[in-house]
Formats: sequence, C-alpha cells, structure tokens
Amino acid sequence: MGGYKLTYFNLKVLGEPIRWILLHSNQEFEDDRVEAANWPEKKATLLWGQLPILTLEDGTEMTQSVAISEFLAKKFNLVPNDPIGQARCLEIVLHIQDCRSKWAPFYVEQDPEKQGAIKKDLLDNIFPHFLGKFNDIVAKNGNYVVGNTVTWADFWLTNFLEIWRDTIDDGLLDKYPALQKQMSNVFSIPQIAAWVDKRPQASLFGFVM
Ligand SMILES: N[C@@H](CCC(=O)N[C@@H](CS)C(=O)NCC(=O)O)C(=O)O
Repeated sequence: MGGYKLTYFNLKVLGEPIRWILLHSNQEFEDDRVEAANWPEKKATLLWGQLPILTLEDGTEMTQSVAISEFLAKKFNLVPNDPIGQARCLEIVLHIQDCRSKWAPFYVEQDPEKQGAIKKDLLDNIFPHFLGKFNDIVAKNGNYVVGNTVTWADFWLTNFLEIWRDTIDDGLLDKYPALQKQMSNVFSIPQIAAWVDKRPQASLFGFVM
C-alpha cells in the first residue's frame, strides 16, 4: 500500500481526476467508495461534511478536489515547470468547475419540464461557450491543455468531457476535434487505459457519472 486513501462515492465526477493522477504516478492507493446508505453517518463525522477526502500516509486529511489534485500533481510532476503554466492549469480547471456547476442542476432537477429547460440552456448556451473555448485552447497546445504535454488539467478536462457527453448528448463533442484528440491522448496513457478497462461502474442514487 502506497499510503494514500481517496474517500469518495462510487462516482467519477470529482474523484476520478484524483484517481488518474495517482494511477499515472504509479501510486498504490485505497479507492474507498462510501455507500449511499452509510453516507449520513459518515458525513456527521467529517469536518466539512463533503467528499472527496485524500488521506495521506501520516493520517493528514485534505479536502477540495482541486486542491488535492494540484497538491498531488506538484508532488508527482504533472505540472508545467513555469509559474504561468502552473497558473494556466489551475485557471482551466476552475473553468471546468464553473461549467460543472451549470451542468449539475440538470441532475438534481426532478420536474421533467424544468429539466428540459436546463438541458436546452446547456446545449444552446453553456456548452458552446465553455467547449468552444476549451477546444481553441487545446488546439493551440498540441491537443493538451497547457504546454504541449500532459498535465493534471488534462485529466480534469477528459474526465468531464466524458461525463458531459455521456449524460447530456452522445454528439456533444462532434464539433470539437481538438477536444476529441485531447481525450484520446489521455485515454491512451497506459495506466489510464488499463484503469478504464477495469474501473467500477459508477452508480449512486441513480447517478451514473
Ligand atoms: N468544492 C468541493 C465540492 C465537494 C462536493 O460537492 N462533494 C459532493 C459530492 S460531488 C458531496 O460530498 N455531496 C454530499 C453532501 O454534500 O452531502 C470539491 O471540489 O471537493
């Protein structure tokens, strides 16, 4: 055991980029997935009441998926060398988080009519805005997010492109060739390819993302 434990749900969403950073770095880790039935009890014991949590070898716990990802990426050389490149990675990941926060209500909404309106706004406005910009950035960077080479920001982008496509529209990425190439770059990394072949099927409260 390499000493890390990632506690999250049986979902990809905010846990999967962290799993990929650890896998890419050949770190063994405990992939701790909290069952829905155990969540209320577990939540009550947590400082911030949310997941993911990364537990380090000495028992130190970290929260916030972006902070955890950047911490591990710095430790395991998945960041550019220059400060501006490092800031660009964080910048893009925070834009991915912004896009995620616009997509998430689609899943929470129970009323089919309201859900349809959210989906229409995603397809007409939100995704064209974010995906168009991500595509242009990636096209200028050799089909990576920053600096013509893989960084932790690529793991974030590929993970969410896959989730948004699979949850909203199979053809979502058809207009974005650079994003398709970026995903294929990430999914070709041997450790990620091997993981994707065998990873648990995400499923929690009917969410399969
Ligand atoms: N900004 C936090 C958000 C964490 C978050 O929203 N976690 C959700 C799962 S994706 C959660 O724990 N939900 C259960 C709850 O709040 O009770 C991060 O990026 O880590």
